[in-house]
Amino acid sequence: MGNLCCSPSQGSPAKNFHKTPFEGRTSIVSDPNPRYHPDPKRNNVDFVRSRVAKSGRTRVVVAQYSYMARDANDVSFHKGDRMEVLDDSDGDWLKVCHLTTNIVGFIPENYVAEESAVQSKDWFMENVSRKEADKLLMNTANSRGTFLVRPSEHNPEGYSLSVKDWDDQRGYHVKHYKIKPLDNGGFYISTNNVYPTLSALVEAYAKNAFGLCHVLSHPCPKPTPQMWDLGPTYKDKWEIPRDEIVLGRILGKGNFGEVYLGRWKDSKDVAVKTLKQGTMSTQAFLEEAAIMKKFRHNRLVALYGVCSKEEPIYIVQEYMRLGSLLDVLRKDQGKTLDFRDLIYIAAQVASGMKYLESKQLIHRDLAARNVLIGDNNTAKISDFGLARVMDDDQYQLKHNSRFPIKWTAPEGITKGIFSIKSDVWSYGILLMELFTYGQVPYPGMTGPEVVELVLKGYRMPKPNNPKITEDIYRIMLTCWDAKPENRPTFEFLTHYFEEFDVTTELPYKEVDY
Ligand code: ACK
Repeated sequence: MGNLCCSPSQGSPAKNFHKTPFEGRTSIVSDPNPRYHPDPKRNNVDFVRSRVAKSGRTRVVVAQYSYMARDANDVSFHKGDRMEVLDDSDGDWLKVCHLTTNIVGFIPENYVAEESAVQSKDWFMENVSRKEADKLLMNTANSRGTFLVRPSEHNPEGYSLSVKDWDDQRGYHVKHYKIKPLDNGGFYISTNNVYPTLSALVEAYAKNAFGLCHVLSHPCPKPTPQMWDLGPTYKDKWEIPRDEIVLGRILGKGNFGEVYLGRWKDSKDVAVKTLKQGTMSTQAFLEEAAIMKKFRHNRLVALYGVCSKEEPIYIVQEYMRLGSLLDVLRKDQGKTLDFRDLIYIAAQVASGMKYLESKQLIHRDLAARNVLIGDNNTAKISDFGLARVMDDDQYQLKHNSRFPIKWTAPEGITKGIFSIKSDVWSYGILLMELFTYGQVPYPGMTGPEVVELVLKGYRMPKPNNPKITEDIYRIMLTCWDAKPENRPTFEFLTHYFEEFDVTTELPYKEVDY
């Protein structure tokens, strides 16, 4: 928890916070902002306010979610609480003064929105794609008319309105409407009804459907945002004291050692990968882990930090409750995944890979076993970048039996050439695993047989399974083009699966009047 910035008479702390407001009073140790150092007045809000006022930058944010402080430097808050921003120089953590408790400290930036901005509205979701909007609205807890507004994926100035609907034929489904901007300000769905702001538009359609499938009833609950650090203490460093982590049950065995369910500071579940001694050079691993920590995308498993002072090294990651996609597909949960879910997972993996593609990072071991599944079929890529720091020869020698021949592109096998295009090949294999509910690729064939046949031009045939449509099979074949340059980009693949309309199996179209 952060520091109290005003005398108690200026405002009393909220009752439900677990720590007292005086805890950690003098203990801000990693304030990254030299403006407030080493001045002892740095946590005096009036002093800070006067500086902000001079610069004319008073900024108040409103909490979109509740948050419980995790260490000495952060501030607890409840949804709806208002906070004044004192320092926004760190991207992920804002230094604020809580306007009710008067506590100064850090808060996660993506838990709040500017008071006057549309982002603070319950119904507005900034980073939600059409597919994600479908997924969120289709949650059984949401009734007909539940809605959200999101930036349009096609029109940078426009927005989309997604509404849950029901009819006899299709049951529950989601309709998407374009909200178009006017040149001189204002928005409309139908030219008959033009509104000065998005809020005015939403208010109007909440009273009258005006031709929409249903009147707007409830804003769709927003999913809790991703956190990239365990707490503000770890925003600039990633060495985690080993005694802050208690290991629990084994989740499984990875390429590099066992994976455990862990508990950080008795407050947060984490996955702990232990690094088998001698698997790779500690220094090479740490250098790579430092890069990995910088890669952030909601479709990549977050790396929180490492415990590297003693062996075995721990890699501390975001915990994904359902484990690997391969396990999920093969177990009972797999049977509950319908075509829509499979397309959603394909889109999420492509989206994570599109991010790696944009950063020119090669995964080298993309497969269903390296995709993890969380609640609501959230899929995230894991072990990205780890393969890259492996010494190639060692990897083949020590893990010969695990070398992912069936996932590796021909140029990787014959020439040891790995590129984002060889990841595209692996993605095609992953699609086959996905749509066959975890079948081993090239069933009944050994690795060497696969290599021989694939080099001669053999490709897995389309299984006799209606889930793999002709169109999806064609996509797999393009991923397995012998010439890497002919394979699609992950940008294209993301677009393809994001836009895939499961009801018509045709490219998706937004509803216009
Ligand atoms: O299918 P699983 O239970 O999910 O077995 C594998 C095993 O460890 C080896 O990779 C599990 N695992 C790996 N990373 C995580 C994570 N971040 N969250 C949850 N489970 C994980 C994986």
